[in-house]
Amino acid sequence: MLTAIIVPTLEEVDNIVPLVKQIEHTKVPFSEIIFVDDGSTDGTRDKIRGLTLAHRVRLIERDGAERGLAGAIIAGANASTADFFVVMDADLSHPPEEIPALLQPILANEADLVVGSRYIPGGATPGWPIWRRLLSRIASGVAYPLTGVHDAMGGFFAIRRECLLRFANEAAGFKIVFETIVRGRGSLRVREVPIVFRNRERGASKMSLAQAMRFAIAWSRAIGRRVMERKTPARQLPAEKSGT
Ligand SMILES: Nc1nc2c(ncn2[C@@H]2O[C@H](COP(=O)(O)OP(=O)(O)O)[C@@H](O)[C@H]2O)c(=O)[nH]1
Ligand SMILES: [Mg+2]
Repeated sequence: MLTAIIVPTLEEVDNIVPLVKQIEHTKVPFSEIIFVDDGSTDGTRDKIRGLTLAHRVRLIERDGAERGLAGAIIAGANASTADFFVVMDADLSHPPEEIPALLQPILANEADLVVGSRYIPGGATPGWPIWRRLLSRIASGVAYPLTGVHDAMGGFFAIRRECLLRFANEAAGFKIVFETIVRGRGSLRVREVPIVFRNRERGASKMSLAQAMRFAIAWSRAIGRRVMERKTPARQLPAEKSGT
């Protein structure tokens, strides 16, 4: 049973080497780190290529119109034969030392998706200004009724191969955990483990207003579907009765 670590990258040149070092330092058994880069021009690709000989590192380069965070993660999974995936940001905000904790419930066959959570006891976001804390908590709060998890906005998670390819395949936005849980509702066993999120020290965030709008649209659609699902059985009831 193999585990691969998927890291989507966009302009992360200064984070690549420290990230690989930190992952290797954890001694977690993994088959490869798959970097999926979408057209970085800051030297990220050269940095990754420079590691491929001496480390279990692979680079997937995407330059076409299909760019985007969720698509990059799926491309990484499709390029690998691993049974389990850990997905994390390149920016060192996701603590590699928690990878074993993320994988444990999956390896024990107790979960299909394990989410690194900032908002359960033991989790934290030290150093965040109050406005950032508030916005993130609001987004996670509105996602809660749809996901049942306290932090569906993060991007640090472990997942079974078949679940990622089945439920995240059509994910389009930045919030792949949210989209995966919403699509897999009822058939995914989801767990949260606490993580202490570190602020990115190098490079810039690619989260944008456009991405926030995408999340708002995905959320509205999911709420709409949930409301329709609740209405449908009630309307079918008389027909079912008359057929018996
Ligand atoms: N391949 C790829 N990676 C992306 C894209 N957008 C962001 N990333 C990477 O995805 C991760 C999450 O993005 P980040 O800027 O850290 O978002 P934040 O954590 O919400 O601030 C980082 O490793 C980025 O380099 C994209 O369009 N394609
Ligand atoms: Mg990040």
